[in-house]
Amino acid sequence: MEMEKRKQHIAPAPGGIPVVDLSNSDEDEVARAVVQASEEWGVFQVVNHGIPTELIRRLKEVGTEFFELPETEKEVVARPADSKDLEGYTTDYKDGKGRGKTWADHLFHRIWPPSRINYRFWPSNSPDYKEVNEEYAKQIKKLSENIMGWLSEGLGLRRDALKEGLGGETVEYLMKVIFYPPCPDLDMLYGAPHHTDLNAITFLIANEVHGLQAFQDNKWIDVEYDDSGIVVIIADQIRRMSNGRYKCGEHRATMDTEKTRISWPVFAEPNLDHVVGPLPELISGDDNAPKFKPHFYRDYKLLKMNGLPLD
Ligand SMILES: O=C(O)CCC(=O)C(=O)O
Ligand SMILES: [Fe+2]
Repeated sequence: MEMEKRKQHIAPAPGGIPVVDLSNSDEDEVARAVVQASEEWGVFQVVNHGIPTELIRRLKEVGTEFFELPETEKEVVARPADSKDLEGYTTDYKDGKGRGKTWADHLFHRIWPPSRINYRFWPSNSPDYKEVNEEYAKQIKKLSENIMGWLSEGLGLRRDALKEGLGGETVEYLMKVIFYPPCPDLDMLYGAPHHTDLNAITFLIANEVHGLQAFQDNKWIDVEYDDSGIVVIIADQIRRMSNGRYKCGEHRATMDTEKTRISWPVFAEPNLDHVVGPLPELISGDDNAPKFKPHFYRDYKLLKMNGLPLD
């Protein structure tokens, strides 16, 4: 009975990931739906989230225009060969070096906080690129804080508990534009292999070519999205801060043999010098032993990227 009642909070999505309508005027119901989708799936789509469809359309337009530029112009924002950071344009596949790993070009740049933005890595091909990305950053931050607020309350904590656990106003938002050209090699059709994101929470939009899949109940499920929806992926740090209560969404991206797919995930993540672990309020008392070790985010990233033990 209790279970049946709980099930009502997320829209039935036959064969698909949960969809949460954020325009529902009953905020408690929205919060419960977000909590339930994060406990059971770790990946869901939000619709009617308040971010204007026109802004999303323009974001996709300026990013697509960047990837249409000649290689020499894209190289203007290339990631320097000796860089220790992710920011900049990189290409993985053209010379065959990416074989077996990924088949995509990437553009990474921080979009928040303003003090961490390096405009040197923002394309200047379109006069709108800056304005559109700055506005999207503000909107995504607001959406992210609302979702983290509901997730905090779902843990029985104050609304800002997860945001504070991640470093409050030092939380960074990293834009990644991924360009997956048509992939002729049928043995290598994974643009992004099976993984969970190592940051805290990810917000993804993509062009009309579908390819994202979520792993749920031991099978791959196509993630359907429309022009106005945003896919939310709960990532490692939310799982760890919640002491395992929230699930991180396992996912991968497939490729198309004929069409170009472009996706725009934004990764919310702590600053590298911030320590993240289970929130102290959740691990008091004998029944609540911490399930994860706290780590500097810098160390967590290094350990995970090198496949080393984390706990
Ligand atoms: O392109 C996609 O849909 C997924 C990309 C992804 O999972 C990632 O970059 O972490
Ligand atoms: Fe991912």
